[in-house]
Amino acid sequence: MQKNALNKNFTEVTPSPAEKKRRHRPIWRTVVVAALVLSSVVIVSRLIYKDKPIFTQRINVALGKEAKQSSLLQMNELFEASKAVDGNTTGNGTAALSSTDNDVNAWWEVDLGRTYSISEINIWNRTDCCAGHVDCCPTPRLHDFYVLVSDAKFASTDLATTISQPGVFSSQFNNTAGTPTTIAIGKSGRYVRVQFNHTDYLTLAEVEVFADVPLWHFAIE
Ligand SMILES: [Ca+2]
Repeated sequence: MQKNALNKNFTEVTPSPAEKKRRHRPIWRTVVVAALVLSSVVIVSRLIYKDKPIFTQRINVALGKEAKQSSLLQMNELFEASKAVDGNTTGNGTAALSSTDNDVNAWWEVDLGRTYSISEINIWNRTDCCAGHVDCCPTPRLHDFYVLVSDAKFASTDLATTISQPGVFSSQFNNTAGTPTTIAIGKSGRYVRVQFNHTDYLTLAEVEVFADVPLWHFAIE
C-alpha cells in the first residue's frame, strides 16, 4: 500500500512466509496505526481480467425503470404500468398491480435504460383474485403470454410483427402465471415486453428482469 493523505493512518503488513505459502487462500492485511472508528471498509477490485469483469452481482435491472402498456384499466392511475416495476410482488390489491383494459393482444413493456445481459425474467401473478378462483374468475387471467426481449425498440405493437422483428427474442408461456413464473432468457436486451396472444386484461403484480451486472466496488459496512 502506498502511503498518502488518505491512508496515512494505515501501514501495510509484510506477509509471513507461512502466509505467502497460502496460495489458494491468499490474504492481504493492514494495521490501523491510529485509533479510528471505521464506518466502512471499501474494497476496490481490478476491473477486468481476461476481458471479463471479476465481480458481478445478479440485479433486478427493471426496478423503477420506465414502463408503459397498451391501455390503462378504466383510466384509473392506480393501475399504471409502473406498478409492475415498483418492487412490490405481493399482487394483492390496487396498490400492487398494473393493468390494461380488455385489449386485443394486450401488452406491457419496460425500457431498462441500456442493454443488459439478461439471464431470466420473473413474472408475478396477482394473488387477490382472477387467478382461477372459482368464486370470482374461473378462468385464470394472467395466462398464455409471450415474453419478448430486444436490444432495439419494438417497432410494432402487433404481436406477430414483433416476434418476426430482427433481433427479437420471444418465449411463449402456455400456462397460468405463478408467483413467480421464471422465463429463462440468456440474451442481451434493453426492451422487455409481456404480451397476450388473445384478448384480456393484462394484469401484472411485478416483472423482474435479472442481469449479472459488473460490480466494481463493494463495501463492508
Ligand atoms: Ca408491483
